[in-house]
Amino acid sequence: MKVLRTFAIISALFLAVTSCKVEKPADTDGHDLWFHNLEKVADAAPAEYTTEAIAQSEIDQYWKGKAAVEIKVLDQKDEALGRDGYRLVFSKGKVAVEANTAIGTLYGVYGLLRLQQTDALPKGAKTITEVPAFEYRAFNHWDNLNGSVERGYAGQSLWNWAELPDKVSPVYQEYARANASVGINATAINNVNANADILTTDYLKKVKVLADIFRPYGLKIFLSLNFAAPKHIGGLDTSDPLDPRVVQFWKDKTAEIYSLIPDFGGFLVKANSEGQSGPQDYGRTHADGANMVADALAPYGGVVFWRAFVYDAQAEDRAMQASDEFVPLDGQFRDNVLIQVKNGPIDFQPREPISPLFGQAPNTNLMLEVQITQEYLGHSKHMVYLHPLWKECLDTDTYEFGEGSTVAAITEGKYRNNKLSAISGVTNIGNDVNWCGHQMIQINWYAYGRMAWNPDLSSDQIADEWLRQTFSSDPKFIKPVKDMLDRSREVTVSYEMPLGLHHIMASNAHFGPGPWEDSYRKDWSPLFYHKAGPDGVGFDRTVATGSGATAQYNEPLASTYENIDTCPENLLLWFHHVPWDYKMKDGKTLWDELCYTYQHGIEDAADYIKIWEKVEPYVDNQRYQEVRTKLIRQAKDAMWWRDAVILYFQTFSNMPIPDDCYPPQHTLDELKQVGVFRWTPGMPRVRRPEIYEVLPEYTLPKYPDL
Ligand code: GCW
Repeated sequence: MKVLRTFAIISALFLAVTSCKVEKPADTDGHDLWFHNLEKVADAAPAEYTTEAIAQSEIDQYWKGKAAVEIKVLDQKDEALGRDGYRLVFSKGKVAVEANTAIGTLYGVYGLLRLQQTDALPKGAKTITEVPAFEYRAFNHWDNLNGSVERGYAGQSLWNWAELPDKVSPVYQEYARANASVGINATAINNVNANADILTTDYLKKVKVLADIFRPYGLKIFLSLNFAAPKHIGGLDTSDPLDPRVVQFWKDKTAEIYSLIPDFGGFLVKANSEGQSGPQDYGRTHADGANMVADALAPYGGVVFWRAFVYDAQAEDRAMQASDEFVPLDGQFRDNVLIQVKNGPIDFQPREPISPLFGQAPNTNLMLEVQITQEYLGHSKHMVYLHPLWKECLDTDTYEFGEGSTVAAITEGKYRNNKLSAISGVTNIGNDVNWCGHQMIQINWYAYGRMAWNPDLSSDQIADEWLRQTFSSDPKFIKPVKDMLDRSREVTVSYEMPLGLHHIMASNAHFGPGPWEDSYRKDWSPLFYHKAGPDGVGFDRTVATGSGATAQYNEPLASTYENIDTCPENLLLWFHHVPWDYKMKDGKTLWDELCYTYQHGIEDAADYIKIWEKVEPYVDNQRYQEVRTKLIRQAKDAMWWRDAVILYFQTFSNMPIPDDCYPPQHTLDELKQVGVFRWTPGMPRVRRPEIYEVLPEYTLPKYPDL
């Protein structure tokens, strides 16, 4: 009897223990993005390919609630909701999704499903109103017509130009749906280093097919234009924006585009930058060029995103050039032109101050451009959650209109009469089965859309939403992984370019360190940016002794940056040339601070592996293994960065690496050889296949077996 009872207790215990164990999720390749945990409750394909039918079918297929969902385009328009906003009205037994337009209701439907998926549905009666901050929430694809993607690390372009217009990949619709689900409503589908052929009739017919697929999802097509198109494809001998034949060429081309794509968004333009043609080729200004294109678009409601990313090798300080060129043009651009400004004054570095231009052109429609693809932050090999980087920029105060005139407020148009507003992000998407090349950096696509809709959302909230929809809602998973994501941008700054260091990566590939590199162009040379020597390191941008870039900021930013004592330490070497033995706020010398910051960066990167291993039960095996492999690589790359930068700087500082930091595993000479093996994205691999990715070997002190 006793034996039997003991047996019963033991088996009950056994059952209790095994049922507590989480069930391992089924393998997935990650193609279903943040829809992963959305369970189908019914099969209900849309009756027709319209926004209304899609909205209804998303609810029919995925709404699990007992309350009936009613989707309603308001007869009586509500001005507060604008074109894209929506209201979710929760009452007893019913949820109404209301908007002024069909697309507004589709956003509402995705908003409702997001609340369902993130366990955030209100318990009782409640009205939730959502209105996007920016009118255009745009993607920029740097996709070439030959299928390669400039600075793309997730395979080839999504657009199969050879097969279009006849053959249509199902991926195009999946892409549009994913964008709509986070509110992205505009996409420039070709590289800003533009091939004029995209504007030929043959290509436009292909583009039209994409536009037709994107339309019900509210996604407008933009094209990057080559400013020399009148010469390349128009049979003209000039592309001078003031030449009447050129003006006519753009009018005709624009008319042709709208005849095929009536809701065409407009043009994205990179002009007189990095070898691209532009109005300055003809002695004209950016305003002359932008306005000419804008005039062609205006009758159809199209807009121009004209980029401010300009610099030339002659200037003393590249960081000042966008402002130098564009501030004098303030007030000269047409109403349907937006000047697209990168977040920082140089180029998407792991940390930059804001571009001063945001605070200097009160009479210009300014928009922010961020980079979602990780050109300088480890490509799709490193897990870096970028929202904190973007948010840092949006939240920075320009002080242009007094306190509170943040980059977000400026670009949202709060201080302009013209309510046109936009934001853009250079995508990290390719034809890789998981879209982004790394499961975890899909979060950057998601976060970009959420931020473009609502710049006030915190990084933490967005990460939380994404993890619940994409992986698991279990707090034992969410907490550690979210912490890791939230810290990841800072960790990458620490192991790549801390304390305001910038542009010290290996040239061409922009992957891995290259602080010793010189270039035939000084403004592409790491030596130019860190200026390390026996006297110290850093770029002096003060008015007192340097380039004077601090003066491009409004007060009190200008003096804060100018004065070494008030300059934030995370931007110290951006604005100041600092002696190696300079005392930092924590009492350490600059040299020691550098060594310890890198050390923390590499330890944190290695810790990711441990954190990930702990959450293994909550992740399907396929994604678990893929991410783990990448995290190991990332930790090793972090060590490579540290060794290269510190050993190189040590040749000037002549100071020892503190004993409690890991010793380097390679000599400087060895690491300089690694540079030989770099390759440039977009460079056909066949040309030099033998050099494709040969990186230094590393042993992780905490994980010697990996
Ligand atoms: O970041 C740099 C890149 C170029 C890019 C350029 C730009 C599309 O290295 O590859 O070209 O910026 O933003 O135009």
